[in-house]
Amino acid sequence: APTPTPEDRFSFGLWTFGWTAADPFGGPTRAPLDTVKAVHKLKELGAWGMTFHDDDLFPFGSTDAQRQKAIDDLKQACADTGIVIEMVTTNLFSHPVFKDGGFTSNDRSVRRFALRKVLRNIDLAAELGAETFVMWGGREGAEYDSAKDINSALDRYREAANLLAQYVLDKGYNIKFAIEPKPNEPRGDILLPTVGHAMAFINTLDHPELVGLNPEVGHEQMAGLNFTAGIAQALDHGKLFHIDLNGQRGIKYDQDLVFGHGDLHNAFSLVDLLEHGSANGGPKYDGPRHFDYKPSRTEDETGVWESVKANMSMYLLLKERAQAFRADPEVQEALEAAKVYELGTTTLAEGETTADLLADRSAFEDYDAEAHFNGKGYGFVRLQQLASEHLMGAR
Ligand code: 3MF
Ligand code: MG
Ligand code: MG
Ligand code: MG
Repeated sequence: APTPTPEDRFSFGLWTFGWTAADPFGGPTRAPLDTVKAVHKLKELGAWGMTFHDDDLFPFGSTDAQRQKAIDDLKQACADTGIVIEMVTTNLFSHPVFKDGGFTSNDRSVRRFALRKVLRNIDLAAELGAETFVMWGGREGAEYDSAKDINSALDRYREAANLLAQYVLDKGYNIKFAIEPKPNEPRGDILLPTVGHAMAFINTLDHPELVGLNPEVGHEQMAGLNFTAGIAQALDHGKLFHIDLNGQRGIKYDQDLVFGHGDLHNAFSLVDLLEHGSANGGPKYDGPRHFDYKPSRTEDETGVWESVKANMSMYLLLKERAQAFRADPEVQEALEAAKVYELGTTTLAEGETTADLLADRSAFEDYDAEAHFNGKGYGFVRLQQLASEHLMGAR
């Protein structure tokens, strides 16, 4: 497998390899890792960055001195290794106080506490040089329709996002926000459940330019959606600020498998899009390649680091395969035949008006819709087979 380097900008959440593997049905199967040792290990394996929730670095309820010690140790480890803290996020989901949410809890004092917890963590993010602040509202939701006034909840979410954006502007921090959609789990239904919902919400904010998305592969796939297509629309909207790469097999609980260990075809098209942009050009992603996965509960510490390596290997292998796919003349020809490039041509000619279109008899009155398609196909299956052969290393 190819060797990862810092130029690949691979980054991992502290909560990913650091997960001690407690699940709703059983306790932890692994001992906690030492953060400083983990930063050194990440460096050794070729990663570039790390991210964390406040509570990952210093447990909820830490004294100021304990908190500062953890921060100082992390700073030293980063200075010693060159590992970058590119993103920071706040845990508004683990402590029981957040059982009905943080920004959108029905209880106003919880909302004020949540804002204070986030503001304190934004200061830390700025201090560590993180340029992205992710907001995953895992507890912002409900199990019962009558329990949550969605209209008010969205108002409170907006109030929080506006306040935080203004805070960053007032402080002059170089930080942008990225909302992470998820359809459900841990709540029965979560607010801003998909990329599309979140983009529409961002458009209603005071500073939409400061707020984008951190979509996660598995989260969209839990809703049965096509992740690559969602990412393409986020790019189209200029909202792909960050990304959570992992694997998911269908509509079920949030599996957080290694990237590519779920829907491999979709992982292939995703890497192709991230690395090369769309077939007809368009905006590209130049942010970190961030993994948010969980080393399976069956694994020991050796298995944890194997799974860290597996994420990066899968990405790099898919990148090689996608490069080969794009460079293959037969693929180029199949894309042409499938009219994939033709979709990049405007439907009206330059300068052509609706009146011109209405006057064009060949477009309608004389258009032979039967003859145009009778017996002719697009060849999409052939294209998909070529993609599959490249994906499998058969070409
Ligand atoms: C849960 C998640 C979260 C978010 C994290 C980001 C615990 O399904 O994906 O991970 O990614 O809170 O900031
Ligand atoms: Mg997740
Ligand atoms: Mg997940
Ligand atoms: Mg995530």
